[in-house]
Amino acid sequence: MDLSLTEEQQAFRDLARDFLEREAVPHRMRWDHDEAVDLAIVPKMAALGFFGLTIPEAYGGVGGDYVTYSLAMEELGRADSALRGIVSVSSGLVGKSILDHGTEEQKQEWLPRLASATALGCFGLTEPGTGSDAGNLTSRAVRDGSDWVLDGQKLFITNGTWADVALVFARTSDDGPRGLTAFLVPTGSPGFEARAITNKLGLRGQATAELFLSGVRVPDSARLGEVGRGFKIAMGTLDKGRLAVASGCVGIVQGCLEASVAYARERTQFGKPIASFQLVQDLIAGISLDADAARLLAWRCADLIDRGEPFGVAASKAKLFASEAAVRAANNAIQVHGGAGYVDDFPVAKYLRDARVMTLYEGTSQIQKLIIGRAETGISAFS
Ligand code: TGC
Ligand code: FAD
Repeated sequence: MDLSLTEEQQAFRDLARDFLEREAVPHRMRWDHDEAVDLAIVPKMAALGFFGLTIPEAYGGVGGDYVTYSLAMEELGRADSALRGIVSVSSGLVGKSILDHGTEEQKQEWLPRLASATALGCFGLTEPGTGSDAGNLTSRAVRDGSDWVLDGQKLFITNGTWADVALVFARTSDDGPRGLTAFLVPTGSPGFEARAITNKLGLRGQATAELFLSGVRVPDSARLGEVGRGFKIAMGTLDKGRLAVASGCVGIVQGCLEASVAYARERTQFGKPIASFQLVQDLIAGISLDADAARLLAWRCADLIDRGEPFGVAASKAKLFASEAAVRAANNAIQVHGGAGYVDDFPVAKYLRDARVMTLYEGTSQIQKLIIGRAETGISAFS
């Protein structure tokens, strides 16, 4: 693995940081308090290429490599994880699924819109009764002539109330994970309803929703991939999604490091900057180490994707380590800040609240451990 970044990769990272420092960092606390990102930032992010990174130029994207994608997700996580989720769900989970499994018509219909963020997507896998055990979900799609009719409920869906298209996984036969099929459902379809979930611990600027599908009718041309292949589509897409979460977490750890160093150099106690105390340096050294280790795991995974190598277990390792590191780093960053870290005058309390979900979504830490354990032992804990 070559650890040096190309000039293009560095240039995109610098451009992204500069943009987010101007357009996101000054507003993130207000968005958090208002429980809504100002969506006026979305077209500006699209103009810079954030939404097109995973989409080829032929479909309106910028067709970047996955190391660049990882850098972009890191910068978004450092600035505001709510923004990272908007991009990585819409163009990553949804756009990438369409790119990898869609018909030419589906690609032409949705990818240019997702790449330009003139449409947003959401990814509907989790249900009230099935989170980790996604292969057992119960939403149904029944064939009716040349259409499908969908009924069911989805829970905790990022972008749910903002999305124009929902990638919905529904049961088309009673064959466990092999009985699921994926559908691209326009959210304006009759019978489709999204209800906002509010008062979250973190990611408060990001829309999270419950989806209700009641007799939603879509043509067979809205089916993504083959009948019965929905679970494989979801799992393959989530492997790349886990890289995005891991990279966003690297950004949280990096943000915690920068905030802690700045505060520790400035704040004096006992007549000295608190940065001169060895126990404070211990906290900062731990955050610094976590930033490096998490970043290397994320880059290793991105590099495997770029080289066309298997990367699923590397994605689980990066996601597991980086998400746990983000919680640890944010917690220690608050410790460095003392009482000041407990209020929103500094970014560290928000980092902790935002970090907390990272060990839960896109597969909990326990699920990542079991995926890694299965790869090491050859024995599945799930069957
Ligand atoms: P298993 O029963 O063994 O396999 C069923 C079929 O699926 C295939 N498969 C894969 N295919 C491609 N890529 C992968 N990574 C695959 N993993 C499994 C498998 O080959 C088999 O195919 P076939 O041909 O034999 O029929 O299923 P499993 O044991 O692998 O799955 C169990 C488990 C627990 C790993 C899986 O259910 C899982 O990952 N659960 C976690 C669910 C999850 O991650 N949900 C995330 C929802 S999205 C979200 O949280 C977005 S957050 C927003 C944001 O990121 O900002
Ligand atoms: P459960 O699966 O009920 O797990 C509860 C606990 O049991 C966890 O600690 C888990 O690790 C443990 N556990 C479960 N099974 C095992 C096992 N076999 N061995 C050991 N421990 C186990 N989903 C989407 O589809 N799309 C989205 O866009 C999306 N966005 C989200 C946004 C937010 C803010 C949140 C909070 C969630 C989002 N999710 C989304 C859902 C998320 O993916 C699930 O919450 C997650 O997969 C866990 O499922 P669960 O909440 O049902 O927990």
